[in-house]
Amino acid sequence: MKKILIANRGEIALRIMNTCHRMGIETVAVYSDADSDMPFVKAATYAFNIGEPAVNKSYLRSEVILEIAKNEGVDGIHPGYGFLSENADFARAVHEAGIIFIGPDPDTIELMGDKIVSRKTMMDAGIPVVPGSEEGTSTLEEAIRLAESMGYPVMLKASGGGGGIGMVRCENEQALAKSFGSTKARAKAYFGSEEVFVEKYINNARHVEVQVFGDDFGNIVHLYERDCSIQRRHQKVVEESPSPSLSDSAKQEMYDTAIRAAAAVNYKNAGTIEFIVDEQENFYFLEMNTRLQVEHPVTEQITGLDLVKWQILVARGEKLPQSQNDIQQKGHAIEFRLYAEDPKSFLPSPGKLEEFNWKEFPGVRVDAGYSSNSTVSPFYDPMIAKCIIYGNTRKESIEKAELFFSDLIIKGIKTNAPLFKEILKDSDFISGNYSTSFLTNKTLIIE
Ligand code: MV4
Repeated sequence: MKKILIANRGEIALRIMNTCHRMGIETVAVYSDADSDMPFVKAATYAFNIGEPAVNKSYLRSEVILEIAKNEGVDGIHPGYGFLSENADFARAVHEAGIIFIGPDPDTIELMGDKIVSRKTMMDAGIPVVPGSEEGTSTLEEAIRLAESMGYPVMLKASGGGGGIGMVRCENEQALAKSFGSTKARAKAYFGSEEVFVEKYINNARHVEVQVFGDDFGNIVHLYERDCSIQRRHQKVVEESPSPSLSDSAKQEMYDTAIRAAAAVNYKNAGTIEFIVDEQENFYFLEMNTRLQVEHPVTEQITGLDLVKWQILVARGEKLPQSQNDIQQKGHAIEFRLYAEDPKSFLPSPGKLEEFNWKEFPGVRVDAGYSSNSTVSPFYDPMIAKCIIYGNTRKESIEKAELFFSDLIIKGIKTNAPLFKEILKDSDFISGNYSTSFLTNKTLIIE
């Protein structure tokens, strides 16, 4: 490949371009009116305006983006995460235009996008899934019957959802009856399908995912796990690898299961198998993400590999560059997602970033889409940067993170950096003994 179009913005567009340029590949950026001064536009070899700030008038305009790709004669399109990255129709249109979609097969994207179908596929492949319905649950009576058979609380989820969108926890029959209609209506409005299903709610769970990679020759490897239990309203805030709580035997079993899950769909390119882990270390398949994830740098730091490079290599038909035995997990990485938000109310805080500076030292990696004087636009995700801190041990990486945040300078907008300082001092975080309830249960005292 000589030229790649990046159908995305911000930090991920910049991060993909960096790898392309290192590989001697030219890049094409597409950007909205709100983003003309962004670092990713300046970094690209070529850049094209695709419309107004609103995402449906720019970053989601697949025909416009594809037209530019054809005119520019690009060999591949990298979709990043979000936007068109898990849109099977877009991936098909890219292939039909004779361009390589840097990601899995469109049919796999489609299959995994339907959470009932993906659950069923995994059940049939002998992968443990959360106890719950085998098909969609169309009536409230059926939902109540299922909930009674497995016991409350249960989680009502939209089949078209994922990543925490369109799911609601129900404590008892009254709550389920109250939520059933509205969850279906919301599913219809958001995802175009009112299909919902019921799962047993796993209490005090951990959310652990395994990075997998496949090529055109049937090879599949895993690149270890990421613990993503620290979330707020299903927005991930901190991710780390290795997981600080899982036993070695549970981890090994999880890697093997993830590879079997990926093999069941003949998976190609980068993917992530999400598991929910209960207090007895039983783990269950939740969903598969068919894209490069936001938190992929955590995996890059502990394996020393460039996942975007791997994506490009396998997309152009090469074999995976390493076999399982060559892929080692070394040290400890923690990622902190820096958001432009009020740390007390968690409301977005867009505006001009008057100053954005930090001290570089070994073990610090900052993937930022913005720099000093950039403006954080209200039209997009308020994530400013990912701060990935690496150490030989978890303790060392926590100590380095404390140093990093004590020197971080951000002026002009509010961010969640104060939350990280509190998390780093928290005894449950330090012990590694935390679950998905961590941020819900804690009233962190922000200075
Ligand atoms: C669950 C769950 C417990 N039981 N499903 C949220 C993100 C999405 N990928 C899956 N998620 C969850 N699904 C069942 N059956 C717990 C989560 C979950 C979570 C729930 C509440 C608060 C924080 C959470 C963090 C990660 C996962």
